[in-house]
Amino acid sequence: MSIKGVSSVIDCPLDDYSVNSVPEIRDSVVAIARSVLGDAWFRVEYENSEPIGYTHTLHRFRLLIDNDRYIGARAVVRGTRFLRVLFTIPFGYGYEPRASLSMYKPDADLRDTSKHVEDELHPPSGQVYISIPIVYAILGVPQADVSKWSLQIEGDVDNPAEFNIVDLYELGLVEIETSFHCVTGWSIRRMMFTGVPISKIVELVKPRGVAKWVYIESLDGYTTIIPYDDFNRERSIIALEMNGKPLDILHGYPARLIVPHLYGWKSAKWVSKIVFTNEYKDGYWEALGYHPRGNVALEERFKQN
Ligand SMILES: Nc1nc2c(c(=O)[nH]1)N[C@H]1C(S)=C(S)[C@@H](COP(=O)(O)O)O[C@H]1N2
Ligand SMILES: [Mo]
Repeated sequence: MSIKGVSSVIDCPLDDYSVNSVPEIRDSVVAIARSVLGDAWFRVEYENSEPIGYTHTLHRFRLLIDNDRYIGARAVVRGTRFLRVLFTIPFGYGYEPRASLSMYKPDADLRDTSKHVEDELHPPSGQVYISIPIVYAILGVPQADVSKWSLQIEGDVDNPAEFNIVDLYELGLVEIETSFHCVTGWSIRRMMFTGVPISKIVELVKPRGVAKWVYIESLDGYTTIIPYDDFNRERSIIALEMNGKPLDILHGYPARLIVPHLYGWKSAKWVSKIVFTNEYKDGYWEALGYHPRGNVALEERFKQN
């Protein structure tokens, strides 16, 4: 867990819970907080609401512990369905959950394998086109010394490997054209990325049959997770160049992942480690309720989509 100022996240999925207004959501958050966290906090404050695409809204509240510390509450709502609330517990706060919460099981969220059209240049609804990608660096832009940098591949593989930048160039690069979609609702229409096909890496390291997931780690401490079958797609690459030029530091130099059919948060920048594993583990955004797969065509923005 490396969410700024947060020691843990308490995820409370809700079943068949419908809400119609922000005050109603606030009252529900208060009731859930009382049953899960007890009443060590004394007041709830509304922070803001943010549309996530056209399908979801994220409502943020603060449960004040004292005058300058609070437990964050993030309520995820789709239409009138209240899907879950996530409490972010600050460091230094001795929290003991009252209710026992079940472990998140991703398989239910991966059920939809319906034949959808994966047209990466023309995504479905819920996205607005802009012309320049917005730079995201939720944990800051790391120092990248390319002479020391390498990409490590490990976990359930026959041949763990480590590639420096020269090794990657020598594996042979391909160029793909794709559009790029951030889960918050913006897309870029045509981008060119050049990099090493994931299929090439897979061929070399030979993941074992048990590897259902691919856990990604970056230099900045950012992490994300991708189902193996989505990671190992024909058009997935370790990108070294964007629009014909080496990546600049803001966009992930020396290397970033590009998985065209998944939302942008799966395309980790400054990537440093790829772990093949049979065990699901939340990455940064998944811990805050975002979807284990994040397929754009299926609008998989949040868990329990
Ligand atoms: N290491 C790292 N990778 C990251 C992020 C981040 O904050 N840190 N943000 C993700 C998100 S949410 C998006 S939409 C894309 C944005 O890519 P860009 O900054 O090149 O526009 O990067 C993804 N990869
Ligand atoms: Mo994003």
